[in-house]
Amino acid sequence: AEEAKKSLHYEEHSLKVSYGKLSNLKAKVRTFVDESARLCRPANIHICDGSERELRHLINVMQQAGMIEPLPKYHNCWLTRTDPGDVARVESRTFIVTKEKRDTVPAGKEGVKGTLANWMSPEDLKEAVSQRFPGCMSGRTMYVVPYSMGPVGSPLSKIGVQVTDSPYVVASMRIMTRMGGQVLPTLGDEDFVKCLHSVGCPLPLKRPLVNNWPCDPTRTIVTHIPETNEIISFGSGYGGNSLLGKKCFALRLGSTIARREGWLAEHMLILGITNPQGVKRYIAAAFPSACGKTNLAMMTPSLPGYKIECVGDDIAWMKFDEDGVLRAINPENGFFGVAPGTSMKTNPVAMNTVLSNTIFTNVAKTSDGGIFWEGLEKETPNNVSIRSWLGDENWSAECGKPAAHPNSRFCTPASQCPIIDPDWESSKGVPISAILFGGRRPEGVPLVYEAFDWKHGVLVGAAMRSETTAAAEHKGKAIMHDPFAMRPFFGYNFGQYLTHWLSMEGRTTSSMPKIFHVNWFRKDDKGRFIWPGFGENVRVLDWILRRVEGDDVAEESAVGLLPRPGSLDLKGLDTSTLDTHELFRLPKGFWEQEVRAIAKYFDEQVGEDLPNEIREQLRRLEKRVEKM
Ligand code: GTP
Ligand code: SPV
Ligand code: MN
Repeated sequence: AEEAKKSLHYEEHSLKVSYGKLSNLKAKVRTFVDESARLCRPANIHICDGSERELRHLINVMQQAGMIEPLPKYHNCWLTRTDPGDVARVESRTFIVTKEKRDTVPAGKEGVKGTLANWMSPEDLKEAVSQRFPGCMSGRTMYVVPYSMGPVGSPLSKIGVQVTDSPYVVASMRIMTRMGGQVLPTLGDEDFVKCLHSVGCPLPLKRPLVNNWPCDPTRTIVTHIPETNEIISFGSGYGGNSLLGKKCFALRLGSTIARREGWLAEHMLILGITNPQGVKRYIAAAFPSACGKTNLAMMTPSLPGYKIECVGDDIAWMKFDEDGVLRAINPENGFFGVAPGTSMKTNPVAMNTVLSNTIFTNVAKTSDGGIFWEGLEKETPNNVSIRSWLGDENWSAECGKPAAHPNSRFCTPASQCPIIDPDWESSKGVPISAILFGGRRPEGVPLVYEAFDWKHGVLVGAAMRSETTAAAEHKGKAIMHDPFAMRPFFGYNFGQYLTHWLSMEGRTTSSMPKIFHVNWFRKDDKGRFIWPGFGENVRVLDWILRRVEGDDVAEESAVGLLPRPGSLDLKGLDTSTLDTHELFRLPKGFWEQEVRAIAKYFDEQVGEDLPNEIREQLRRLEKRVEKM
């Protein structure tokens, strides 16, 4: 009883507010804040308004804690280096919580480990929370972050409130979402997505921090409860684990909401493309993490007369409008982009975007106060020294270790992008004419092909595979199944997801976007990329646009419609070194194996939850491959 009284006493006095006013919060938000504070017992509460003054305060707090340092070469740019144990999404510790396992994971085959989402029961979640959260913010500030995914007040937007003990998360959410005071009046007393996040390092510390970056990698969990629209994340401060509006809300919970409401929440970039005749179309494209979305979305086209404009680089919410046209919004407000490989040569638009108001994570720093990563060698003065992300002061390429972590990132406001689309914040969204699927396929998969129809297109998405990357904890370069580039982001049973995709066609009397598959990453026998990629990818988009307009530039193959010889515009490319034959070659043996691998995957991972239409589509592919 004495214990209980003591803790009650603590609770009553624990709501010390250091910034903002609790009385400004409507009842539901207030309750969420109270409950979170009672559980996590922070030293004080900071209610975020999103102001400039608040940002200065956060930066000060972080600088004093040694969590960030300035990059004086640019305006208002900052560098964070994380604990090397907290550098990417942790897929093995990411869970969807439902009463029935089958609502999360497809039936699959007895004895085979399911790789399409991790399930956790509500009881296990309760246990996991009670082992981690009580007192987890002790001695720290709990920030209350109200935010909107999508423009504030748009009918397509949705609101979340995240509580977190990480000022880094707050500063990043301020870039990645519309965050702060203006969101609360819009929310009123409606329901919102409840996001609870802690880095899991109460004060006093039990072990010393590494790089002044609080985290608890051995106990990290990222959990989602679709039934109550809640996200509970513990132990990681990194990107997709901690900026809960992004993958957790906009994709995992988003996909469950989208299914319920009849729309799509996808891991897709959105770009506008205008051809030399002035015709403008919008394209959405799903590539797995670190497979080229940001680069395509901001591409500088090599073909004269073309213009690319960027709507979004990672997530698309797509709904039918009153005319049955599929329209997309980008729910985000910033880009959390892969740093390595980004340069004035490959992606000048991104380079020009990140020169102010940007938070860099795990990149290297030059002695003149600038940034460095793999790919910037030719753009970095010779007379500067480089400090690696791990802190080696005199890093040089000879040491054999990368200067920047392969999953190092920039976090930068979308509004700064020089080619941001004039309609990027349109509350109606932009009409989508084509959907692209793609991945890193070193072998066998052609540069581009078109699906025969919507159903075949859904198979193409379902059958996606790609080489693993540094965006998650996977080691080595295995070819992994990654259907719709959503494998780490499904919020519900993938079999039901396929049914939902198949149903989209029947929900409109307008025509659906055409579906294509692209592969910029085919390699020659020396292991070099055959296709130059980046700005040259516009040549593929040009062909796709002509197909969208109905031009007769395609011919049938076993896998789909390929460009008719000569129809891909290669003007200005050095065709003496470009092996176009190899780019489009369809080796029969490869495709036989591919079909077998897909069939095995569906059988083992989806089982009886696989829609019959998909089984039929795969059978037809198998037949066509047989006849090759
Ligand atoms: P996430 O943010 O993790 O979802 O990744 P993303 O899909 O946005 O990938 P991004 O555009 O950041 O590209 C990842 C890596 O692939 C970078 O190192 C790029 O330089 C490289 N890359 C992008 N496009 C191309 C291309 O057309 N060809 C080649 N060879 N590399 C590319
Ligand atoms: C991805 O991994 O697809 C990302 C980065 O966009 S993260 O925010 O970490 O998910
Ligand atoms: Mn992504």
